[in-house]
Amino acid sequence: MNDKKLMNRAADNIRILSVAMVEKAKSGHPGGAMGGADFINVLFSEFLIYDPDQPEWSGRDRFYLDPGHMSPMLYAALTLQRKFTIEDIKQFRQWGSVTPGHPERDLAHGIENSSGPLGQGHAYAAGAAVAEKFLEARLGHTTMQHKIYAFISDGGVQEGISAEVGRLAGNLGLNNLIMFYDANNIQLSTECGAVMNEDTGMKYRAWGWNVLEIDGNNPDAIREALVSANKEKNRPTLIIGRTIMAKGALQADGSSYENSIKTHGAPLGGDAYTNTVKNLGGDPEDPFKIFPEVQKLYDDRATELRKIVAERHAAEEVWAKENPKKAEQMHEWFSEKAPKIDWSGLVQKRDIPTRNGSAACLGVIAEQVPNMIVSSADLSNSDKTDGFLNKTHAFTRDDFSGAFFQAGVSELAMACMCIGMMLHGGVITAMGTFFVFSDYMKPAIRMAALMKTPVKFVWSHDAFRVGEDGPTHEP
Ligand SMILES: Cc1ncc(C[n+]2csc(CCOP(=O)(O)OP(=O)(O)O)c2C)c(N)n1
Ligand SMILES: [Mg+2]
Repeated sequence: MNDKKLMNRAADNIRILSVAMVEKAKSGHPGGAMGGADFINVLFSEFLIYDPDQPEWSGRDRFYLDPGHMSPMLYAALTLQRKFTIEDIKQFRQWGSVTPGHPERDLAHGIENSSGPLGQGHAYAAGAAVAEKFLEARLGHTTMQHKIYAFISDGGVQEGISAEVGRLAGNLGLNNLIMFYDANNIQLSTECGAVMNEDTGMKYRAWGWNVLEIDGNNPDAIREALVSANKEKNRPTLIIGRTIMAKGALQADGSSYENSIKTHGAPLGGDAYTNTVKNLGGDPEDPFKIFPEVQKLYDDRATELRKIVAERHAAEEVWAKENPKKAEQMHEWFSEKAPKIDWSGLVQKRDIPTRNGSAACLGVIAEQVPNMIVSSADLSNSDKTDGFLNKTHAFTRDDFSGAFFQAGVSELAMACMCIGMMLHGGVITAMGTFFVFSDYMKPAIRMAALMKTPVKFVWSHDAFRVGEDGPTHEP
């Protein structure tokens, strides 16, 4: 356990680097990053398990940042991990730099994902948690024992998709999913109280989550919550961290700049910036500085991690020797190569509905592609993804040996979670619904394309003449 003073110093370092990035870029979002710094610091310096020498290691814990606008906080923490250089973060938000705003995916630099569109990011995390359970059911605990961490903010919690994800993750008992909610009561244009007054904790409890409520700027409370969340056996965990927007910020006249909407999406500016850097123990002449004791904290963690992952790699090797066939499969699944399929047995009759043709194909895939997950938004027997389902069974909270994800009527969460499963690695996903309801998935379709994540969309009932359902079902 690290000393509290050191942890606060490290969080302040993340805050200083964050405001410096935004100030230099003349654009960005300092306030949220400053409030969330304590959580990311505790997670990255004490909990997150990754291989410092092999960023793509399949057994790594994963961290998904729903509010991509808080990426300065992520870049700062990754710089402490030595994944980015000071020169890199000085180029924040610049054309062609490795530190764009809202980075999507950059595994080499430790970025699993950050979401531009609020709400989608934590759905990717929930999908990754499903993929981990699915793979654990096939490969075992030795290779699949990692945790999926998500960071969500007020915006993500307000988005409708959070209700879909909340229900699905709770229903499936995704105890490998640990989500921190940065509850700072501030958003882009108002205080949160102007638009939300429900009991968020109660909402997630109703969905079957383990909910912990803490002071999100206190490293001891964060640590305690993460220890407890890691022990949870049956439920996803939501850690509601009450945080202070722009923690430590001062205005030009030296008065507090905390809890101000103005710090959401603009540089602190001029004297406010200088005062803030000083207040946080930094040097306004040299704000891109990493304090030696903070670098040591992260370097010591890297040393510790090298020991932890050496043991994990050794156990994986023993497992691979004892399970050569599974090990070979795992290697192939994580290679992201297209599976080999023998289509020779497939006979398609003439003049059948295309969805029946699709069902026949999915049946072949079900038999030959053991790392395939198919999903449907409560239309499997109509969109004919049941061609796949009939050869397997749906996930339940205690059993991920099947390969079908019943999403219920939740097209957007289904799409995002399927993307998240593929972002996790090791699986291929396809999902079905009526063509007309793909409109509910549009934000995810766009992101899948942008991130080049090859999820498969199965859209049926795409003809003008959809029949008795009438115009609402016509594309
Ligand atoms: C789907 C979507 N709608 C709107 C936005 C624009 N936007 C970015 S941040 C933000 C406010 C978010 O508030 P919060 O999540 O509380 O972040 P904080 O102000 O605390 O940093 C909005 C509306 C977005 N990124 N995504
Ligand atoms: Mg907020």
